[in-house]
Amino acid sequence: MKMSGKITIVTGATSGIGLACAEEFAENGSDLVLMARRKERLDEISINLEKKYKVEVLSIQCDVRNREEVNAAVASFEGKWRNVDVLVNNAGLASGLSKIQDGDYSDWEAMIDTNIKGLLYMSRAVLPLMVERRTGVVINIGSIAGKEVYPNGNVYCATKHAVRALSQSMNIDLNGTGVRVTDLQPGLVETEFSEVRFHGDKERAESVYKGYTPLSGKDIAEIALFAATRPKHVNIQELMVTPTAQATVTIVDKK
Ligand code: NDP
Ligand code: 8X3
Repeated sequence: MKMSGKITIVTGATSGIGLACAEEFAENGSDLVLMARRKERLDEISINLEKKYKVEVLSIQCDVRNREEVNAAVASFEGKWRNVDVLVNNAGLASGLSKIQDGDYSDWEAMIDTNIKGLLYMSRAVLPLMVERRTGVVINIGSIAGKEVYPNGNVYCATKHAVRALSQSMNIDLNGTGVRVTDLQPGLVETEFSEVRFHGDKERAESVYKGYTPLSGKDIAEIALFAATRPKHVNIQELMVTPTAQATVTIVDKK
């Protein structure tokens, strides 16, 4: 039980990578604070994980784009829940895939507000608790799109480049505090990501993962757990992981 007695916050825990992280950390004995917007799903997941792994789970409906909601959520932590050991900044999305000259303003704002500002709001609220205890691990779910750009990926790629820059900045600003920050950068992972990107077009979303074996949420969660359980003197600052079939963001060996 690598995480026994620890407390892990996971944002975006109702699906995909976040859900897999919640399960992986619970399986390893961590109590959890789970956040997302879909309350029913979140509550059901929380109850199931509590029963299955005998851990305590706080289920908090929270839109990370809303600074007041984020601050109220973290301010509501009492007693042991203030001793946050791990923050998985996972909530995020791609919305649309179009040329910048045809871009949709609401798609852009959703991505910038969630992937950049949401991550910042969560970090700003939680980091003081970690700094006070001189311990903590923040795992920012970045992307291979934070290292490369691809056609029509413009704003999404820019948000993940921002996550990379912010992760580096956090390691600089937190130097000497004992708090560590990892930018975990997945390539193609089969989740609800593409369905969200294509605004509910399931057929188009499924085609993204056809003809090769994509990563699963669990593949990423196992690496997040690995990063979170290194000895205190070890900080995995950045880690990119792709399916074996994916060489770069655009070169994928599809049969
Ligand atoms: P999913 O769509 O499966 O999951 C996204 C999660 O984020 C959901 O739980 C969703 O919950 C939550 N979320 C979205 N917006 C908000 C918000 N405003 N406030 C709180 N929660 C929110 O996608 P993934 O699991 O794939 O995505 C997780 C992260 O991984 C994202 O940051 C994504 O950019 C990144 N990533 C994904 C890759 C992939 O190929 N799938 C590759 C590289 C990185 P709810 O709707 O209930 O709020
Ligand atoms: C998600 C992976 O390649 O669609 O970050 O940008 S990709």
